[in-house]
Amino acid sequence: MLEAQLEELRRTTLARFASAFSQENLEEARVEALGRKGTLAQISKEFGKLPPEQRASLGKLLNSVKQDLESEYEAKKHKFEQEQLAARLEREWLDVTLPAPGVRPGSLHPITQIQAEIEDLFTSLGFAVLDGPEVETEEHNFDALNIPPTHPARDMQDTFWLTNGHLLRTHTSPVQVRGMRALGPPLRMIAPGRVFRNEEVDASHEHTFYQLEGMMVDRNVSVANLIYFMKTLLSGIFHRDVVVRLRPGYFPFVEPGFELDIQCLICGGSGCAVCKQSGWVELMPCGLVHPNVLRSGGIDPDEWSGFAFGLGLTRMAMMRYGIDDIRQMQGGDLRFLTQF
Ligand code: FA5
Repeated sequence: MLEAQLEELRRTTLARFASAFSQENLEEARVEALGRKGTLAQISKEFGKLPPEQRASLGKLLNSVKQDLESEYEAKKHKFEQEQLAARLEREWLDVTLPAPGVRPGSLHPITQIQAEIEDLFTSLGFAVLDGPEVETEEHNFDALNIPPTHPARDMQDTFWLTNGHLLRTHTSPVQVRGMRALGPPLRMIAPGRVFRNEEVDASHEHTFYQLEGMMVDRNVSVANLIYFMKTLLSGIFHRDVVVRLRPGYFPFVEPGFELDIQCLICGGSGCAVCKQSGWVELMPCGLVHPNVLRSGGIDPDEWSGFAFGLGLTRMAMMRYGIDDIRQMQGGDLRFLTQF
């Protein structure tokens, strides 16, 4: 009786394994035949109830059915896995001989480009290019520039103070002081760099922007020398006629002081957000170095005189490339940057 059931189980299960059309279907057949509650388990239960003398021969049969079914199951399962792998390989092949996508070269930021041009221009006129720290002392940023502690001019530049009493430099002018002290007169230097101000950001104002400081100290330096260098600089950069105006301007570190404005190159002078509808853009404050500043740089103002200017490099780049919002300059948007 049990023998017949075992043979029947072997025959029907082998047939089901053979006709299984998917891995799930194969698994169902296995559970029905070989699972914990499957047919073979039920037959085994009955087998346990038999008297010992009947068990020997039936036991052999039971084992052989079990082995047959398990090995057939494994063989069929392996076949499905091989088929799946082959299908995946067919789907996911990769031609490693295809040419790689081209490497897209980067480009120099417009501020870097204009800075490099100004450096070339000034080095050809005998100026040294100096660097200074972005974290400055109050002495270099203010005191040595004739801006004493209580002077209202400190309010002109909203300062980021550090907890150790130092500050983020609000302009590149402290490099004048470092230059005078390190090199002494006669002196020709420029100092490009990043500066920081705690102020409201709009189309023409950033909290972090670039300036380029210039200074020349020699015997008998006058406003005529200053104007000559300013004109040389502007024609070198813009390669076209630029309308400029010089206004009196107040900076404690120069006397007399001027504001050099250029007619807005974004709107041609008719008024826009960059020039705040005035038609003019403040680009380059300048003047003759104040005697107190020469003195704090260790230079005798009775023997030497000089001019200095502080160019808004970020704004210069905006004028040069027709960029109408300063926030784009350091926004990091590649669609903007790849245009240059
Ligand atoms: C100064 O910083 C003086 N140290 C410049 C100077 C140097 C005067 C030497 C005389 C002699 P001012 O605060 O005006 O000056 O800034 C100089 C230039 O930086 C401005 O003309 C403008 O072009 C630019 N600038 C000022 N504030 C901002 C800002 N928030 N965002 C972008 N550019 C600015």
